[in-house]
Amino acid sequence: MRLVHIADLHAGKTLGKVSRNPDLHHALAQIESFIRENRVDLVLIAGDVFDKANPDNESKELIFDFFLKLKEIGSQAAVVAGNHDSYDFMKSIRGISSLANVHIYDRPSSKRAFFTFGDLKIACLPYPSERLITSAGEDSKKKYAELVEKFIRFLAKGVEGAKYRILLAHLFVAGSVYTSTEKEATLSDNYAVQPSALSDGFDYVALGHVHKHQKLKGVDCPAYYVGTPYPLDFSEAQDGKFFNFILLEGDLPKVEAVPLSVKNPLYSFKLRQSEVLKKLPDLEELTGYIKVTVEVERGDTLGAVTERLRSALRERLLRVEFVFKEEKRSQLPKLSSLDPLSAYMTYYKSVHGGEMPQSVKEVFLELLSRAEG
Ligand SMILES: [Mn+2]
Repeated sequence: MRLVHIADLHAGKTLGKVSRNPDLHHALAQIESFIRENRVDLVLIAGDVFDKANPDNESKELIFDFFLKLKEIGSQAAVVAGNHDSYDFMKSIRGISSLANVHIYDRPSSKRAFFTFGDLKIACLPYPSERLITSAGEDSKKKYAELVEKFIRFLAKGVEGAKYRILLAHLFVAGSVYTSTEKEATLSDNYAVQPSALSDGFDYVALGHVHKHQKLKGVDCPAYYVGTPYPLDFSEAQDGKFFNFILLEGDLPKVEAVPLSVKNPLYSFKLRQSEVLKKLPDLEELTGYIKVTVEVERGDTLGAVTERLRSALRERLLRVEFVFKEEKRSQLPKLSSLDPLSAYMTYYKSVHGGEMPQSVKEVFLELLSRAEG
C-alpha cells in the first residue's frame, strides 16, 4: 500500500498583504502529480488545512479542488483538524468531502476516531485543544499532557490486531524543533506530549503542527512531522520543504522524504546601513519575497535607504526592519527609569542622531496628554 503524508497547508495564509495561496497551489500541483505517477492509495493530511477558522472563498476553492483532484486520480484521504482549523467548520464540510472519498475527523472523539482502509487501520487525533481537554482550576498543563497520552493509549488499543497501524495527529511532541509560525502558546513544553507516549502500538506516526520536516527521536516506529509544503514566513526561509511517501509492504514501512520546489522563495537579509546600496543589484536578481533588516549606523538617512529599497524591489520587498548595534543600545539609559518625554527624546536621538525639534516635542506632549486624559 502506498501513502503520502502532508500537513500544515495553511490555505489562506498571508504575509503582509501578499497571499501565500499561489505557493500552496504550486505545492499541491506537485503532490498531485506524484500521487498520480506513483499510484498512491491514501493521503494523510495531518491538520491545519486552513490558516483561519473562517476560511475565505479562494482558499476553500483551492482545497476543495485538491480533494476533487484526489477523487479523479482515484486516491482517498484521511484528514484531521489542526489548531488553526475550526472544529465546527471542518464538521460542516465533512459530509460533502466524503463524496470525494476525503474522510475528515473534525475533533477528538472516542466515538469517531478510526478509519479502516484495507489492511490498514488509522487512529485519528485532531488537535486536542487545551479548552476541550482540561477545565479551569486543575493543574491544567500537567493534566493536559496526561489526558492526551491516555487518549493515545486508547487509540493504540483501537488499532490493535490490524496488519498496519498508523496514528494521524495534530499535536506538539516534546523535543521537536519548531520555527515561529506555529501558534506560540500551543508550543510551550508544558503542553507537550512525551515521545514515549507514541512508542507503543503504531507502525508509523503522521504528525502535523510543527512546520519543519523532521523525524522524531525517542519513538520506536518512524514518527514524522512533514512540515509546511511551502515557507509560510521568513522564519522558515532557509528550510527545505518536503512531503513523505510511505510504502507499507512487508514488516517495516519504508519512508521517503520527497522534496518540493518553492514558487516564491522567501529571503531574509541582515545588512549594515552602509552596504545596502552595494547589495541592491544582488537583491534585484531574486525572484520571491524579501525581508531586509538594516543595522542602523546613522539615523538621518534611514528614510532614503527605505525609499531606495522600495523603488528597486517594489512588491517583492515585504518588510524592512531596523536594528541598532548592541553597543549603541547599551549606552542608552534604561528607558523605564525616565519620564515619557525624556524616554522619547532619548529614543529620538538614538534613531535620528540629533536633538528632537521643538515642534515634535509639542506634538508628543499633546498626544501624551490626550492618552493620559
Ligand atoms: Mn500549522
